[in-house]
Amino acid sequence: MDEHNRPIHTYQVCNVMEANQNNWLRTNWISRDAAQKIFVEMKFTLRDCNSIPWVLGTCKETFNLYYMESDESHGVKFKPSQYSKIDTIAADESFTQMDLGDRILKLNTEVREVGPINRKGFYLAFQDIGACIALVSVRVYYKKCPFTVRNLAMFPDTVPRVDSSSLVEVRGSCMKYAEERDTPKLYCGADGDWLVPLGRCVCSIGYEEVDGSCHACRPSFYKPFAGNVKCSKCPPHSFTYIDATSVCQCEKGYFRAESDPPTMACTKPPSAPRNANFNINETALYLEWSPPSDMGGRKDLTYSVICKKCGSDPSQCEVCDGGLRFLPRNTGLTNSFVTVLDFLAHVNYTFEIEAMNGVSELSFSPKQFAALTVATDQEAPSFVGMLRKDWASQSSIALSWKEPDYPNEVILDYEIKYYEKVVSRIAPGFWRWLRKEEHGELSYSSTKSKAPSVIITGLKPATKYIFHIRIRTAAGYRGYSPKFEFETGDETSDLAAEQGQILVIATAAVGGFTLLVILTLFFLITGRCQWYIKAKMNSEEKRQSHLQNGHLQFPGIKTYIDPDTYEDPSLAVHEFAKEIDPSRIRIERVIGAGEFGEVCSGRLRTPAKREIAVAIKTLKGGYMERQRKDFLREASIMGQFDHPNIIRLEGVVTKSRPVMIVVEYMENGSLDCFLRKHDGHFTVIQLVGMLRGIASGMKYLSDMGYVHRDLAARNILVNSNLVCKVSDFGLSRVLEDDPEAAYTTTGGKIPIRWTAPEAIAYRKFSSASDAWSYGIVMWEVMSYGERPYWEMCNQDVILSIEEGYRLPAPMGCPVSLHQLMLHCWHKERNHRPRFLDIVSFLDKLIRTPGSLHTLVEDILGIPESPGDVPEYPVFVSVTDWLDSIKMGQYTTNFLAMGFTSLDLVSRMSIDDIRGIGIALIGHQRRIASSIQTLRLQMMHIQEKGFHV
Ligand code: ACK
Repeated sequence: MDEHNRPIHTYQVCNVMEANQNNWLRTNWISRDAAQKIFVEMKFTLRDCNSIPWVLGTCKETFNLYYMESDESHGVKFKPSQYSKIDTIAADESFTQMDLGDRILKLNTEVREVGPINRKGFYLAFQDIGACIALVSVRVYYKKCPFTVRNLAMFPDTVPRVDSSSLVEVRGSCMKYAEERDTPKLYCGADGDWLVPLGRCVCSIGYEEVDGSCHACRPSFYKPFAGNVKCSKCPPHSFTYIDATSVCQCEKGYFRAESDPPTMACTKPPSAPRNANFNINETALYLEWSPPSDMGGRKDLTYSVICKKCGSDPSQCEVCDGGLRFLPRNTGLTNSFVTVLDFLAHVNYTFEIEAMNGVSELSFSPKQFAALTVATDQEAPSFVGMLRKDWASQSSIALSWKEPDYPNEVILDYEIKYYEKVVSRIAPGFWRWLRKEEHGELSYSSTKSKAPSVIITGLKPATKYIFHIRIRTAAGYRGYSPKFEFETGDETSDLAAEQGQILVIATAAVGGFTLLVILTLFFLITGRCQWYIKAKMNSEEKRQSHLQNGHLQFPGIKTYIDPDTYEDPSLAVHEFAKEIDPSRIRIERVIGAGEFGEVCSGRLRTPAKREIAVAIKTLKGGYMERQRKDFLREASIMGQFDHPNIIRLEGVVTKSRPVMIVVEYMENGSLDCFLRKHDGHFTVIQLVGMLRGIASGMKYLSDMGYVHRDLAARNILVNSNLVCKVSDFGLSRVLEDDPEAAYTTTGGKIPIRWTAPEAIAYRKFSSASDAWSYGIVMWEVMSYGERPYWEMCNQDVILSIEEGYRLPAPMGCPVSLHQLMLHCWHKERNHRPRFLDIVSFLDKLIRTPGSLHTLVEDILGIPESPGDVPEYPVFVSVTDWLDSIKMGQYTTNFLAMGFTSLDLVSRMSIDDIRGIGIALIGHQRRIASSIQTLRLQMMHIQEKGFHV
């Protein structure tokens, strides 16, 4: 009976009176299933021998638990000798006669584990050697991490490893309607607990997460991309009546252009332009209009102008045949004006001006346009007369002309326009219609004069200029004069100009205006000088301010500008990267897959018609604006660098599809693969040369104030001359942007093995954390592409670093290089070497190749296990050494007194130690004893031919 007085079945034995008991109870064959380690929980009661009279010597208070593995059931056959003992089981509590009387059940529970079990099943056996015992229950079980769902990923039942210190890595599979973002993973611990969730799945397009699973967006809602965002209401002028919509349908009369993102409202074509007007002279017709009142909800407005010739019947219009010229063109106009040339006189032209946008093509409704009829039979207004150059200096020209005869009109003033003659300049007279953005090189100046003469200043020496004049009367401006071309003088001409001016002055004096003219000229000339000085200063100031902003390529003073500081990142791309016409690019083959799309190799025709090999990174179609921004961000960063060890940006293609980033081609691809492919092929000097290049590139980046954050051999490219260049400038975005990054999603994206502890722990990224990564790159290089920390899991890497473990030297690695690595992995980031130090240290090694002859294994012997801590000195600086003996407070005493290297320190005497101001006897002793050790270690190294 149990304690509740219910009958229970037990196996009992109680042969306590007889000696030499050997009674066995055996289970049936138990299938192992997935178990590797099994647990046996036994409940039993045991009689206290002391409570049974006369049994002393024969009565026992224990029994033995045995097991045997086998692939199949043996039926009733049983041979105790085949069984292995698991344990002797004793009771915590035993019962007495009194307990029996009081009906107290003293139940013992004991659990034993056994494993690994390798056969298909096993038997358990219980051996009694003379106890009074009742076996109440035996539960045989194993532990597993049970099926679970984390971050929308499902993880199956998983049996832990037998070895309780190692975890089983399990990949999750995404739930229905979800897809992988970062590979979802969990680790199954020995006790059947899931640990360290990494990665995640996200709901697919058209689905959103509700209570841990993905549900379809309801009608009127949509979700255009996979991610942990909710379904959104359809944008304006769009709808959906069905579930799981990725893109809402446009309402009637509204459209979505191919390049419109699904998040954008549906739009419609614009209404007709308004207020069309014209202005005509003898050679040109200027058409102007105002933008439409309804833009249709879009900004990509353009205009096209169609010319028609109409007779008296407006329905009989026909399109003008060729011959008419439109400037800049008649279609795709972004400004609301156009110039028409080469028209015929005495013709009625009708111009239909249509406004269009990105969805006009998609609409079948009749086009809305503004019509304008122009009769070309007007009297051509004109300026009569010749323009004369009176004199010219290096920076100015004096012009005069004959006052034209307008009997019935008063001339108010003259407008003089001029510009520098450029060979390809378009027909004069039209520049007023051309905007700077259309013709970057084109700019003009103008000035006014009431008298029929003018002195134009601020010109370039020995340069041809084009001049036009037009008259303004009460009726407005008249047409322009023909163009006149005059040249400014060279150095020899200023004297002549002065003489010319004197002549003008003299002539004016004779004419009776002496004082007035002299004063006028005086002010003119001094005014000109001031203007000139001001003009010069302005350009100088601009240059200075550009310099301060770091926009010009003056080595040494450039600083890196984060493209994210630009409100519009596409401006940053164009500030730092050249736009390449895609016709200059020839893609030859695909060489790999990048984060955003394929990476290809090909050729680029340079403006000098040379062909160079390039790598082309493409942005795959169907990208989001955000992806495009991130993709081009790399170009905005790379474009700011100019260094032989930084991958060179040739330019970008952003104005056509696909969007591309074009960089110099590196024949040997990424450094990690390259080294793995050529394991053991290089001399140490060659490897150090590569490392020196990388350090030099990193020095440049750190001088510019750029922190890389993802320095690793996979992000170094190698060219055919073994020159290594730093590449991959995208990661900071990924880390920076997502506030969740450190914890869940992109937490997995921090390259743990390459990243300094403070950057992992609290995102303290700096050039010092780059130096840590550099140490890892050194290790990768010296081990020919071995994976840092081998197969250790990230969590273990973090823990072991925290506990002070550092990667041991790879085979064949010179002591000096491993020392440098260890220095880069100093816990205290301020004690790591700067890239400047690394470059000069490596330079020293290269200059004295003997310093590379001592290998770590020469000193230590072959390391037994990867975890062995080296016993040679791991410091390369005095600071480092003092810190290691906790005497860092005396660093300045050493340095100030000239003990700046370990070599000098190792020769110090006790008097020297006192002499540099270390007064405490205890400290003097500690330092002296450490110097002694240092000296011994250095002698040991020097014997082996190594010089620090
Ligand atoms: O190891 P790989 O051959 O070198 O494979 C990767 C692949 O493209 C995806 O990134 C290679 N790659 C990237 N940039 C360049 C480049 N500038 N020159 C040559 N190969 C490149 C990289």
